[in-house]
Amino acid sequence: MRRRDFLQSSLTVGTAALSCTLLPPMSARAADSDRVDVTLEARPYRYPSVTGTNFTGLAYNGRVPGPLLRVRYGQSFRARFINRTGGPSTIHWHGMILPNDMDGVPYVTQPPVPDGGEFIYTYKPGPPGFRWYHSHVGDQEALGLFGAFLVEDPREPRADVEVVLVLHDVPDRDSLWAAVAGNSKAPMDVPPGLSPNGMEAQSAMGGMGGMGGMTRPMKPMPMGDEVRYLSHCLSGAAYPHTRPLIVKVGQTVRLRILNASPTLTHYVRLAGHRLRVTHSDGNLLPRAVTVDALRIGVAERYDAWFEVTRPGAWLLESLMGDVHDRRQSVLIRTADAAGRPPEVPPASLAGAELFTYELAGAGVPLLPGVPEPFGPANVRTTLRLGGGKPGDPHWTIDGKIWPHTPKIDVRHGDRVQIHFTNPTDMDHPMHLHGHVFELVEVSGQRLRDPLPKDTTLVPAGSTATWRFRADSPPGRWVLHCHNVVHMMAGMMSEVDYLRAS
Ligand SMILES: [Cu+2]
Repeated sequence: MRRRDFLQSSLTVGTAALSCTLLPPMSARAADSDRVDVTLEARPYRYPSVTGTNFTGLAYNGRVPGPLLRVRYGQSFRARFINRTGGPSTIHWHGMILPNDMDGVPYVTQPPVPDGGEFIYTYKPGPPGFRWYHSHVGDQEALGLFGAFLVEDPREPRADVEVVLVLHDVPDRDSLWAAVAGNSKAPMDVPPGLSPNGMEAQSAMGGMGGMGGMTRPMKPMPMGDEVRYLSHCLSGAAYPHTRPLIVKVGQTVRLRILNASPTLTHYVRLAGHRLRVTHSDGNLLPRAVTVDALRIGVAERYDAWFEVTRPGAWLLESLMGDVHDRRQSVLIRTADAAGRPPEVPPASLAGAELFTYELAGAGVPLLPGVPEPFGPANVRTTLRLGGGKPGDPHWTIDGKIWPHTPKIDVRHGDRVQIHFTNPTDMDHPMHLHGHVFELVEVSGQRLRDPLPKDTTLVPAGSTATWRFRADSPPGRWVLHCHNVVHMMAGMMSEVDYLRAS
């Protein structure tokens, strides 16, 4: 690569990445060219002290999250992937509809790229909206191999301030693999000196600058999680090291929030404001909904807007099991509020209006015995999610683990309906590659306004139904739980396009 090219490509990717929070204008070169070129090099990475852990994971281009990628809808995209992870790797482009051999699933759409090897991913990114990318090999994504990817629609109105926020929880890798291997049911210790409300831990973190080596285990999460976490980060840092967002009175702010956690659902709230949600997984909702807090399952994205109507300082935070642990937070303030203690969101979600699928989709209870609520479908299937039984590490679909799970065969043009039942005691963030589907039912409620998505939580002890037209490029499109433990423990299937005969 000539020096000028190198500078240019690091400029295209680099300017965006340096400011993880605020979205800068696209560089002139990226905006004008027919094609956006990037180089993504995956290699081992020591988390910096601002993350609150010194964990050694993996990163693209030496940062977690990886560089923010941006293209204008209609532009081509070419990524030169260099694998220096020490093992095989691939990149999956989450939420994109693209040629199947660019989808980055090892052994399904491509042989994994060996350590020291390279691979060129090239396609036209779309549909427009908030997408992302991550490794699809083992637990590499959980270790840090992920980043946000915006496909900008020039016809869309722009906010005064546009921001990408990436939630990421840094796992204790031993506990993650123990969960995959089935040793996850042992009770987790509360660390010595940590009172039930966590205040000691907070004061111990007072001088965060000196906590480079601190890896305090978290208390168990309320949603039955098995993995222990070393740190909870927002766009690559833990509060108060997250970069504040400075806003002006009168501005409209658009937050694009990605949950890149390996396993945790997040609840996000901004003090003093309600959030107007316009897109789910990057796709325009049938109608915007305004809520107090967002629930974001693993791999989901939401576009949430608010207006700055007065001077002040507010904390946006993801509520954790320990409500006094406000590390996954970012300060949003007006310039004149420097030094002012920020308003913090309530410590509990009690009474808060949450973004739920039922609310956004105008759910109405299904009447028992009334068939065909979801429109025409010539391919109908039910997938039963299972697993999580004590002593059994497997997470299953119809009682089977990948690759023995049942596959869904479709022909181009088919109308497909997938109904999930989930008798387990955990929500499962189910994801389908290469498609945008409609969520038409959840928890026994028909959504009068189906939600366009690529990932949905299938609630514990309940159901969800997807509908889509099989009009993506032909190939094998995997469908799996995005909880990395469940995926590795077998909860994966695929939608296969059969050749017309
Ligand atoms: Cu799952």
